[in-house]
Amino acid sequence: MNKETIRKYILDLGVDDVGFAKVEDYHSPKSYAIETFLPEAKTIISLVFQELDTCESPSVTIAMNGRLDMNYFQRSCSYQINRFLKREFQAKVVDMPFSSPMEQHKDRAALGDFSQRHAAVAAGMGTIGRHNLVIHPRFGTRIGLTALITDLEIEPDAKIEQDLCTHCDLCVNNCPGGALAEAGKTEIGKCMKHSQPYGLRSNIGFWQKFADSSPAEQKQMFIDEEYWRLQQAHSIGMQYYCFNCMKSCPVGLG
Ligand code: B12
Ligand code: SF4
Ligand code: SF4
Repeated sequence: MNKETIRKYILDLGVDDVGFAKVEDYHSPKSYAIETFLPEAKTIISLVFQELDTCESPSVTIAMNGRLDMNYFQRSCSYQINRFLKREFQAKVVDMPFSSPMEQHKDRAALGDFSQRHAAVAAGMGTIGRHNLVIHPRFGTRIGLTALITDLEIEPDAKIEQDLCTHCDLCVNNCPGGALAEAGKTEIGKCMKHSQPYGLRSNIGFWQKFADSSPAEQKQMFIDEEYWRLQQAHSIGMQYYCFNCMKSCPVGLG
């Protein structure tokens, strides 16, 4: 097993950074155990992708469009790496979701089946900042994370010991929902209100109102921009309307 061959293949695809962790070093109490996804898993491969400067755009449509570009590339890389490891090393490999899909349970609201942040930290790809996001030593907060798990035994990378957060509190002060007021916790409801205004909660609200409306009001609701935005969020993933904690973090911006 040549770790450097694997690393080179991954970086040559255009992935910005890659780290390897032993499954035993992944500790994410709220997510499922790794064996749930692949009983014989031994290694987590954490991939880092640079978020485009579109995240700075005053237009949330453009910011989200850049995110989708990155997400499609993330998916393509996961697929190619999976196929490469199977072809070259006869490995069993499972791609872990960067966001959706996730199991939906009443007692697991807004919880990923697998935690990309815990995987990235375990694989030496960064440390957790005041905004509860991973800060990469070169790219800062502006990263997207993806991971694969495999039965291959690959030597793990060293974790980063140094605190990469400068504790400037720009993320806290630029959060429109006050969701980061308490250190070590993101208040999910407060964040979602701003970051996903057309998410599940709004969707349920729309249909509840629809059920209680007269036929004339219902007709009107379909020609309202709220419905069009809900539809767009649902159909193409025009999901996020806030990138502030990510874009206000100065680490890695030189
Ligand atoms: C569900 C989800 C959300 C939910 C809930 C967030 C939450 N509390 O976890 C909501 C909608 C609020 C959300 C918001 C955002 N998200 Co989000 N989200 C996810 C998702 C799909 C699952 C996260 C999860 O399961 N969390 C539950 C567990 C892991 O959390 P936890 O154990 O309670 O850990 C928390 C604390 O304990 C604390 N903590 C304390 N000590 C430690 C130590 C370690 C090592 C770690 C990792 C955490 C930690 O940090 C966590 C913060 O709540 C992940 C993708 C994935 N599958 O991992 C993306 C992900 C975390 N989101 C991401 C991003 C970028 C965002 C947003 C900026 C929105 C946007 N515009 O993109 C905001 C940022 C909010 C913030 N500052 O926290 C990125 C983060 C990239 C990075 N640089 O770290 C991820 C990894 C997606 C990706 N593939 O890149 N998100
Ligand atoms: S995404 Fe926006 S609302 Fe959510 S924590 Fe970050 S700055 Fe706050
Ligand atoms: S904005 Fe400042 S406080 Fe927030 S994570 Fe970045 S360096 Fe840390």
